[in-house]
Amino acid sequence: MSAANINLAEIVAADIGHHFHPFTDHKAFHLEGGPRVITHAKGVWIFDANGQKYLDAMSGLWCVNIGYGRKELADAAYRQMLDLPYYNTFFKTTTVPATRLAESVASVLPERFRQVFFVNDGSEANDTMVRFVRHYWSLKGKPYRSHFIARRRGYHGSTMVSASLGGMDSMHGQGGLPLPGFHHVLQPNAYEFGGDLTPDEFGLMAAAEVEKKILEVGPDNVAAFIGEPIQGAGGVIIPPPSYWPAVEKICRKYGILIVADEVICGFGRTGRWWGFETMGFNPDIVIMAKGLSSGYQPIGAMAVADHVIAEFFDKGGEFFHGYTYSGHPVAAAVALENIRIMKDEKLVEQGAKIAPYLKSAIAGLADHPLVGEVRSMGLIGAFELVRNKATRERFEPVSRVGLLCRDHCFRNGLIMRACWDTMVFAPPLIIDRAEIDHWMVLTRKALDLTLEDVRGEMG
Ligand code: PXG
Repeated sequence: MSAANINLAEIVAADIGHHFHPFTDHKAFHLEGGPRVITHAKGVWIFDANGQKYLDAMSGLWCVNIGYGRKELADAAYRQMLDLPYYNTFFKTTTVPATRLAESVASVLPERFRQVFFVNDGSEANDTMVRFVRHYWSLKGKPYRSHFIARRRGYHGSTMVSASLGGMDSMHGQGGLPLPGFHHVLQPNAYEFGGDLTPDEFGLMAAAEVEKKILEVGPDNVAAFIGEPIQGAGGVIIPPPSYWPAVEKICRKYGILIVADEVICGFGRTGRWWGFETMGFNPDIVIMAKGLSSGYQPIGAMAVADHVIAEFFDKGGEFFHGYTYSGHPVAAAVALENIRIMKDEKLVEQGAKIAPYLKSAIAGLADHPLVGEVRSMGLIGAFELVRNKATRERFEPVSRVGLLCRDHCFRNGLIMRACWDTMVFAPPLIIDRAEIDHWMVLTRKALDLTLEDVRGEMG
């Protein structure tokens, strides 16, 4: 719907009146006048009901990898809705798009991943994974292998189990989380915790924390280690190259399964199809959502390697798990078309090709007085806002300056997220040089305006 066709005041009033939003402080939201209403989008651009245009350097919520406005995806949904809007995949039934999508997902994974379980989003994929892994260990006669190790500030979703896997203190503070059996270790954030260590020394130190936790929980009680290859919502934490291979070695030593949460990193975000390829490790289970359909439809999946699934199929009987919309035909048809376009147009390669240009563009921000570090991998990255670049000292209270900067971005037609005082970005893979240039002009402007706000506090 274009901006011309809506009554903005009415929508805002109805939203405040009735819409209970996710991840929103409603009291502040209502006092500040309600929502920004997004009406349409094209390429890397979104438009609001006032006609303001924004460069979306977040791909929505890290998901519109293919870019906005691809008619082929709308056509795929339309055709599928006419043919068969719904049927389930329970009880020895399937639909053509669900089966074709399983095959297509397997075709972009390493060969050992041949089985794909469908869900509606990343949270459900992680819940599914926990039930699956616990049942797997039961079948192997080790029901006590039920504990999961994850990282602090990891993000794995919002359901009770996926938020327990996640390492967000704010989320654990609500609803009695984490549930028992979920443990968290240091995130491999060299800027925050690396001190004087070289990145590789720090990577090994952070990996050693995983081993420490395994020994604390008892190696025979640990079912799996889960991690985002690059932590997204935790502030785009790109681990040093030594980290993941060392974590893999430790997990193998104790027979612990490795789960790669590829919900953000998958589908080309890091410059290859999968984050585990970029970071150099070999998971047993892969969790995906977001980029699977480029956000055009809600769909997620869990892919399981042969050596794990074979015994499960052999001894497992019925897996009492599934969702009404597992493999929903419309979502599957859209995801299938999304992967087809990504393959045919070589969008993963295209993203990888523009990535060095982005890297050098953001390197140009490093001379700004507020910017403590810039980093990126493929088309995901971040920069740190600090009070003192030499000591890496932050502003007080935490998150204030990040929000100031984010709001200056918004007001000037740019969408980036603030994770505490880390500005993060993950643009569509189809972004071009001119758009990156424009983005950097807007970023510098937002940084300058933020600096004006806090000039008296600089260290
Ligand atoms: N795993 C990862 C790595 C994620 O980033 C999920 C699982 C859960 O997916 P669903 O589809 O259930 O949301 C995510 C989601 C943010 C933000 O503020 C990030 C996500 C979701 C909402 C907000 O950066 N990531």
